[in-house]
Amino acid sequence: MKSSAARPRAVRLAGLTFAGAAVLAVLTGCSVEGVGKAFGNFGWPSRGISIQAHRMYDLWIAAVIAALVVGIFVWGLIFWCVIRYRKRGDELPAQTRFNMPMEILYTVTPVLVVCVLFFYTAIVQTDVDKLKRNPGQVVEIVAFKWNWQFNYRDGVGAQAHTVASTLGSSDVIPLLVLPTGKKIRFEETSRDVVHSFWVPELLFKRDVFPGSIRNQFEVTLDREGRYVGRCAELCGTYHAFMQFELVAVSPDKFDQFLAAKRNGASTQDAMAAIGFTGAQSAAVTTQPFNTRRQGHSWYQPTSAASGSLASGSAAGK
Ligand SMILES: [Cu+2]
Repeated sequence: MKSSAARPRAVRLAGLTFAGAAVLAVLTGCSVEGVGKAFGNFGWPSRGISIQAHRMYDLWIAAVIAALVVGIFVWGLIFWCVIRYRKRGDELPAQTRFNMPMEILYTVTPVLVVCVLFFYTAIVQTDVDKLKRNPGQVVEIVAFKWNWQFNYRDGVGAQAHTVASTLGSSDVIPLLVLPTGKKIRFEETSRDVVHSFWVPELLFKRDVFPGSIRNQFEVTLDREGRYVGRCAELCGTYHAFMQFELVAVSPDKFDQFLAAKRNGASTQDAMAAIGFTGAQSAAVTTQPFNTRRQGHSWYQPTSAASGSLASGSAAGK
C-alpha cells in the first residue's frame, strides 16, 4: 500500500504529464510547416519542391517537435528533483534500492518512442519510394564521365523508346525540363562508373550504377522554377564539373517543350519556344567550369589584391 504522502507527488506527476500532452496538442494543432518556418526548419535545408520532399520535411519537423516536448518534460523533472530533493543538512536521506513501476516505466517509454518514430519513418519512406504503374512522364538519366544525358521516354523500363534527348557537354550545362503536378519516373543508368543524381531542392539523391542495375524513383514537382543539380558520388577527376539544371514548368509548357524537341529542335530552341529566351534558354543556376586546367585559369593574382584567396577563387570559377 502506498502512503498518503506519496499521493500529492503522484498527482503532481500526472499534472506534468497532462501539461506535456497539452503542449503537444497545441503544437500539432498549428501547422507543421508554420512551426518549422518559425524555427529555421530546425536545421532541415528547406521544404523542397516536390510532394515527396514536403512529406520528409513534415516528418523531420514533427519528430523535432515531439523530441522537444519529451525533452522539456524530462528537463523539468530533472530540475524539479534537483530543487525538491537538494541537500538540506548532514542527515543521510532514506536509502532506497529500486522502484519496480519506475524501472518498467523508463524501459517501456523509450521503446514506445522508438516505435512511434519508426512507424512514421517507415510510412514516409515507403511513400517516397513508391512507384506508380503508369507515371505521368518517364525520363532516363544517363550519367557518364563527366556529364549527363536526359532521355524522355515513351514508357517505363529499358525496353521503352527515347523520343527526345538532351546531352550535356563541357561548354553547355544540360537542362532537365520537367512538368509540375505529374508523377515523374527517373530511371538511372551509367556508362562507366557509379555516379549519383542529386537535385538538392528535391531533398533526394539516388546512385546511378553501370551495368544491368537500373535504379528508379519518382517525384511529383509542385513548384515551378530552376534548380541546380549535381553528381553526388566522387566519380573521377572532373566530378565537380557534372552539373545540370532542373527546369520545372507547367504541364502545358512541358508539352510544348517536348513537342519542339520531338520536331528536332535543340534544347535551347525548345526553351525559347516556351518563353525562355536569350540568356534564359541556358542554365541560370550554374555555369560550365573552366576545363582548361592550367595554372593561370585557376589563379590570377591581381595588382590590387595580389595573392589574396578571394582573387584566386574568383579566377577559378
Ligand atoms: Cu559523377
